[in-house]
Amino acid sequence: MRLEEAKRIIKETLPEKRYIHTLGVVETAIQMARQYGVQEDKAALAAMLHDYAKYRNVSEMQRVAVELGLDELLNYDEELLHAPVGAELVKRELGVEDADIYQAIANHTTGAPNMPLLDQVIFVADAIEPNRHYPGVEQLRQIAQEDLTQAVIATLVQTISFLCKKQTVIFPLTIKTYNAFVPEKR
Ligand code: DGI
Ligand code: FE
Ligand code: FE
Ligand code: FE
Repeated sequence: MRLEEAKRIIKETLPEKRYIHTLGVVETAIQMARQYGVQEDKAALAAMLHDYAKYRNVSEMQRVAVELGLDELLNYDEELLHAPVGAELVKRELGVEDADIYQAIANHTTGAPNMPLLDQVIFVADAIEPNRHYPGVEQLRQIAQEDLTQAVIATLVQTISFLCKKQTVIFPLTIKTYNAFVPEKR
């Protein structure tokens, strides 16, 4: 699928605010892809489609998650569903067959241990795109210009701290990703 076609679909699918967020992720992901040697066309398309399922109804997303064998997700925050389910619906409904793009969309909320650079770029770009406003985002943007691994870690620290402060349950994969990216102390 061409980027322009994906953009038209996303504009029709998502509310204005989420569409603007998406365009910010696309712009940021393209810059980061260039800097870190990731295919720009894949980064742009994955970014454009990353929140495709964000506003699907929860029971529909749960049904798809079960079809994917991700039953465990049903015990956690509903917000987690739109990433893996979105990857699947982008394939089923839009015919995007690229496995790299599938994976980047699926991993964009929790990350994953050993995720490739494309997934790292989308994961970080989602958190730092220009329309994001939260304490610490400027520092995160700075780190993202210097070191991609450090930016992944800092994004996870931000997400996990935020969830801890709200006393929200954290999905184990988020912690696994954090543990995989943080260097082991010896
Ligand atoms: O879809 P976006 O808002 O652009 O961003 P996202 O997909 O990265 O995150 C969506 C939400 O998911 C966000 O409010 C934080 C939440 N989240 C991320 N990781 C976890 C989580 N929620 C829980 N309960 N556990 C997690 O590990
Ligand atoms: Fe998302
Ligand atoms: Fe994110
Ligand atoms: Fe997003």
